[in-house]
Amino acid sequence: MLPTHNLPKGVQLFDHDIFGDKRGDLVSVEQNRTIPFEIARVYTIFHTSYHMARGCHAHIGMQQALVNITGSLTLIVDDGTVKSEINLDRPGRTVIINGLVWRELTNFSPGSVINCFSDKFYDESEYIRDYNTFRSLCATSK
Ligand code: T46
Repeated sequence: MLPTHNLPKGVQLFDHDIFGDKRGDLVSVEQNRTIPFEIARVYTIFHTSYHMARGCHAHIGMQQALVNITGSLTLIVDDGTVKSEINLDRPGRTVIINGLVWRELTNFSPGSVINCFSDKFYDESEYIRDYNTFRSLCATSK
């Protein structure tokens, strides 16, 4: 298992407050307050499969927040030097990813739901989907 304590550059881990009562649970995400950027885009990942990894790419200049809503998954984050495995295993558990970080999402539990927030609109041309290209970019950006 990869370490969880030594996080890559640009990665933060924390928990959003969960407001729960007998009616159910609520989590609130606020730009520039609970997450450190302005939100341009929100997308939700659900109906996932345990054996099917998602992500497996990096972005050049994007900030993202992955907020676990229900269920669990494993997130691997890698800045080209430090690689960590984070268990998003409770509601509100949040990872901020800022800048050149390779990410992989695996081991989704049944019913897993993750809300994702980004400071940029969707742009496929901004994705780095080849790991060797990612490593080269890491080396040149040091
Ligand atoms: C990331 C991880 C955590 C859109 O049309 N708009 C969007 O905003 C997104 C995110 C995706 N799409 C389309 C593009 C593909 O045809 O949805 C399809 C699946 O996207 P993708 O294969 O990129 O999904 P994931 O789960 O592998 O990756 C996504 C994000 O793309 C990525 O930025 O960090 O979730």
